[in-house]
This record gives sequence, structure tokens and C-alpha cells, in this order.
Amino acid sequence: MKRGEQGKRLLRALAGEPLQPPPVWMMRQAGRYLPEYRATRAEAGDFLSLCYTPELAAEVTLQPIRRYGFDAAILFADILLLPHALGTDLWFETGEGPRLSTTTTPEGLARLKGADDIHEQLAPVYETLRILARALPRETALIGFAGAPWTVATYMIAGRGTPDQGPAFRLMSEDRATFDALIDAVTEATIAYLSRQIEAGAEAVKLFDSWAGALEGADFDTYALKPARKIIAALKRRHPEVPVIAFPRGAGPRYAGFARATGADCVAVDNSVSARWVAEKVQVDGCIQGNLDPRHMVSGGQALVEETRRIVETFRNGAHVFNLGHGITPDADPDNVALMVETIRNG
Ligand code: 1CP
Repeated sequence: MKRGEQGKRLLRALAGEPLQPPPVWMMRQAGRYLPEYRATRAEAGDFLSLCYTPELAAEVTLQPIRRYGFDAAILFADILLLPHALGTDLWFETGEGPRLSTTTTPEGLARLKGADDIHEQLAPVYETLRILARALPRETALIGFAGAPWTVATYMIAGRGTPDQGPAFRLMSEDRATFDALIDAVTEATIAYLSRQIEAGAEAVKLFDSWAGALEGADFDTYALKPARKIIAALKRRHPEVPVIAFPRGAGPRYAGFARATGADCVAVDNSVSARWVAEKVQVDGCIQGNLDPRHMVSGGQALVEETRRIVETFRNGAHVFNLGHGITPDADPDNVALMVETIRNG
């Protein structure tokens, strides 16, 4: 191997190297659009059992790698396992989504476990990573992840997903001290959780701030930028060689400067921002990831091919990891994923 051609392609891109073709993986690449995922999920019985059974979680992580040869595998787990390990009740209502016991008072906060006491419950997640580190093809990078504190807190406060994060904003305005203490508790636990994921074999980690776009003005700085900066700084002290991908979904103009402000090695962008703008304003600071509209995985055809080519072309002068702007949906056609990968790799 010539110098410069060494190492996993995902990690080279995250280190800032422009690559043709770009490495590719997909958010929610292990999921219900794949018949083999549905079969393993049925075997597990329910979603949480799937997350907490290392052999089965590793199996569904590997399924899209076998099918498509993606450049990265992402640990199969969920951002809500962390509140679960902090002591929150968690269950999934079939067809509706997650339900949690709520944390909205100083007493509720006091009942949460400390950051050092989460690992017993999360041991199966670390075991999944250890299995994957052994089982993955040598060219495939292993990504660990956690939710960003604001996004995780919105679920802990509301007890479920909410379209507007109303309950979290209400607590923020009515009892900011409790709200801030919850953000701090989740921040500390996230540092402990991601450190253990790295020690178990994750070669890169991603912070999902799915609801960052709801934060405006100074709140964006306080609750999206600052916790990300704190988590990334702590991880870099312990594991300086491990790259961090930040995904402040919906950040819009605030994507610009996000990498510099937080120390993230790569900023993942959704599909509400134009690739041209991202190339000019975000990619100047380093690697970017995204931003194909996930709907193309449902509709396919020539539009999918053209959009894929356009995104590859627009980001070709800098470091780019090809991905969707958000997770692939259950109604996606697996053949469209194959067409996307083929278009990226063969033009
Ligand atoms: O099988 C099923 O029906 C469960 C669906 C499902 C899956 C496949 C959930 C429930 N979580 C997951 C896995 C998951 N979740 C991964 C695995 C790795 C991958 O393949 O990408 C990851 C990274 C997540 C992250 C996650 N969970 C986020 C952040 C990313 C995003 O999509 O914005 C969020 C917000 C969650 C919460 C969650 N978990 C599941 C659902 C349906 C939701 C959203 C709930 C809501 O807001 O209503």
C-alpha cells in the first residue's frame, strides 16, 4: 500500500482527506426497510431486547454491511438506552415509539444514577461493540454513538417524542436550575458512556442532536454548542485519536462554525441546507457528512442517481462522508440503497 492509501476510508475522510469516491454509510442503515432486520427483531421479541442482546444487536449491525459493503458500521442501539441506564423507565409502544418515566423536578434528578453507575446496565452495548470489532471486515470502520444532552433531555422531560419539544422548553423557562442540572447530568453520563464505547472498539463516535434545530439564539449556544464542546473536549483528553461526528440536525445557518466551536472532526448536515452552501460555509472547516434526502430511498430512479452525483460533485474538493440527511425510513426500497452505493462508487 502506498503512503496515503492506508487505513479505513471512513477514518481517512474524518481526518480531513478528500477521497474519490467518498466513503458511504447511512443513518438507520440497520432497520425495518431490510427483511433480514425484521426477522432478527422478531427473533428478539421486542426492540429493547434486540438492543440488549449482544449477538443479535451485532447481527443486525452487520446485515447492511453484508448487503452493501458500507464503509462504516454503526452500533445498533438507541439514544434512549442512556436515560434507561440512569434509572429512567423505558419501553416502546408498538407503532408509536418510546415511552419514558419523566424527570422534571430536583427530587427526580436526585434519583438518577451518577455517570459512574451506568455501566452495568450498558454492559451488553459494550459487548456488542467487542463482537463487532472482531467480526467486521478490515476495511469497515465501527461507529459508536450517543444522543446529545439537549435531545436526550427532551425525551426525559416529556416522557416521549414531541413534535415541538414543548415540555422541555416549558421546564427551561419555569425551572432553569433543574433543566441545567439535567443537561449537566446527561453530559457527564454521555462522556462516561462514549469513553467506554471507544474502549470496547468504537473507532469514531457520533453525537445525535436531532432536535438542535428547535433551539434559537443564545439557547443554541448554551444547550447545543456548549454540551457538545464539553463532551468532545473530555473525549479528546482520553482518546485524542478518535474522531467525533456532530449532528446538530436542523441547525441551518448555525452549521457554519459548529466544528470550530465544538472541536468536532466532522459535521453531519441534514437535507434542509443546500450542498453548495455547506461546501462554502461548513466544509471549509473540515469533513462534512450528508446530505441526500432520505425520500430518494423510497422513490429511487433517475432522480436518485442525479442527486447522488450532484452531492458527490459538490463536495469533491474537501473531505466528505456520503450519507443521508436523516435516517432511512421503513418504506424505503433496499434496491434503491444499492443504486445509491453503485452510483457513488462507479459514477
Ligand atoms: O425496530 C423498530 O421498530 C425500532 C425503530 C428504531 C430503531 C431501528 C428505534 C426506536 N431506534 C432504532 C435504532 C437507532 N436509533 C440507531 C441505530 C443505528 C443506526 O442504524 O443508525 C440510532 C443511531 C438511533 C438514534 C436515535 N434514536 C435518535 C437520533 C437519530 C434520529 O433519528 O434523529 C433518536 C431521536 C432516537 C429515539 C427513537 N428511537 C426509536 C424511535 C422511533 C425514536 C424516535 C422517537 C420520536 O421522537 O418519536
